[in-house]
Amino acid sequence: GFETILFSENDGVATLTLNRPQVMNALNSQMRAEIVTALTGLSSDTRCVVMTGEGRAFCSGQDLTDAAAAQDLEGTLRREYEPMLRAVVDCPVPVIAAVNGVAAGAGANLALVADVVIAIESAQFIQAFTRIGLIPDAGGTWAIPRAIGMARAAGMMLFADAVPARQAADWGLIWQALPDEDFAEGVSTRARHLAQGPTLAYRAIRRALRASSGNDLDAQLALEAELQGQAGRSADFTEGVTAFLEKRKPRFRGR
Ligand code: T3D
Repeated sequence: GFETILFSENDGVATLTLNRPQVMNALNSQMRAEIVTALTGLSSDTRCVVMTGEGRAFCSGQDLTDAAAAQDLEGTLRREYEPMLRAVVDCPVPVIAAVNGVAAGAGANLALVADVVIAIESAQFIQAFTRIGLIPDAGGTWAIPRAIGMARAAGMMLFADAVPARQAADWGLIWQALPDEDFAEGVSTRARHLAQGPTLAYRAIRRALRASSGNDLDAQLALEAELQGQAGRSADFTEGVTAFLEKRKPRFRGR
């Protein structure tokens, strides 16, 4: 069993809840390892992951009481943060970050590597690092300027301002900010949608999007052709076209 996260799988949706609410779900070594174990051991029935936080925060980033990590930040990033971030990015099924409250430091950047970020309107995203004399890590300096452009990325990082969820959505840092009363239902509707969708196509889309930042147009067109070839051989493609012609909703099985 896990101690720092809660984990359950239901109807094709796995829910991973960061569970150290007394410290705003700060990340320690054990939590990073448990996230990796959970995401690399998904059952074959799982077709979407929702990552969220227990209590009033999503995640406050690195546990600042962890003296061992502070002694060797570079080693901690290489040995523990990178595998955690890779486990999200390489997850075979789409990951929704359901940002239920403040997301600070590496906690913000953990959310931002998810495929879809849905935040409660009262949440804030804080590149808190310079408040303690550090630089944004956990992929932030890569993902954030790509999402919102250099001016906003630099401002967020240098000033460490708290960016409210609605502004984050307006900027394109996240997919959606939902009114607090609609948040839980909104997340679960989106999770069910993905869990009932064409899982192989989702995986290929995520791969293509990731590759796009390093590819020129020719390379990306070639990748699209290859990935579309694979999608075209899936049972879900056959079902999708059949359902269209029969004027009914498709029943995708993720194969
Ligand atoms: O390799 C490496 O190790 C380097 C990696 C670095 C990656 C990083 O993430 S560096 C950035 C670390 N995170 C931060 O600097 C954010 C620290 N937290 C905050 O700024 C605030 O707590 C929040 C903005 C997240 C929330 O503020 P607020 O006012 O809603 O709550 P609070 O009262 O500050 O926090 C509640 C409790 O959680 C409090 O403990 P207490 O007083 O009730 O005993 C607080 O100390 C604790 N807490 C919050 N964040 C952390 C934490 N304890 C340990 N580590 C934390 N990151």
